[in-house]
Amino acid sequence: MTITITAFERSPDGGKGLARDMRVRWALEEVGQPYDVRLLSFKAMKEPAHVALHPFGQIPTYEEGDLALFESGAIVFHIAERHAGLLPDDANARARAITWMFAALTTMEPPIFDRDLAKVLERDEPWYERRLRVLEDSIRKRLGDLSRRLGDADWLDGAFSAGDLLMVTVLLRLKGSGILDEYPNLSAYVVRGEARPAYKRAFDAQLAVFTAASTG
Ligand code: GTB
Repeated sequence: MTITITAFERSPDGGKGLARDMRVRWALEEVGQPYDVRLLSFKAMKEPAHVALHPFGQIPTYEEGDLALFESGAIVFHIAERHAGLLPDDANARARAITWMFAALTTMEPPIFDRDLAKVLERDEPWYERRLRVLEDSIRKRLGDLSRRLGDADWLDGAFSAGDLLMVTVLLRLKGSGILDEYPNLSAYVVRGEARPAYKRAFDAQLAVFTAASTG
């Protein structure tokens, strides 16, 4: 059955893989599932046809036969459950990998995403410098804890899993901030994620969308 996901027609990040369709593309590449992409403008995302798929009018969505999903974490989880390669077979190891998926999205991502948002939306506000400091303190606290847990392992819990996939996509948002460089094992962890052939295929596919939109 054909899988169709949605993505930005023109991603505001210029194709750097920061929009959340990237994690879905990467998961599909890891498990070797082909997929189609329906590209949406910001306007089309708010139209009834898309809101029927995604109540908040956002990307990504996932359609496969009569199944329609939204929320990138839920989509990656679905892909990992249906196809081998992203979750271990052992029940306890699987539960731990799922725990890391939640940790990436609910513990690590919020301050990292809020920092990016503040840089765009609050830059001219009188509280901006203080807000940035608070968010960066909170990010450093989380990164320090994660760095200690990862130690010198390649991945968070044994073999590469959907937990690592989500964690790497979250940490990638810190690229260029200098903050990640303070934790060499986490920087190396992100580089390991980016070096995976499936990541590269996903990255190139979403970059090609931006390049086509810019030259077309
Ligand atoms: N919790 C949802 C999920 O994980 O799927 C969040 C989905 C979401 O935030 N989607 C964003 C969206 O559709 C795109 S990814 N925004 C349009 C809207 O809300 O109208 C967030 C995002 C946007 C832009 C960049 N960027 O340019 O760097 C990075 C990430």
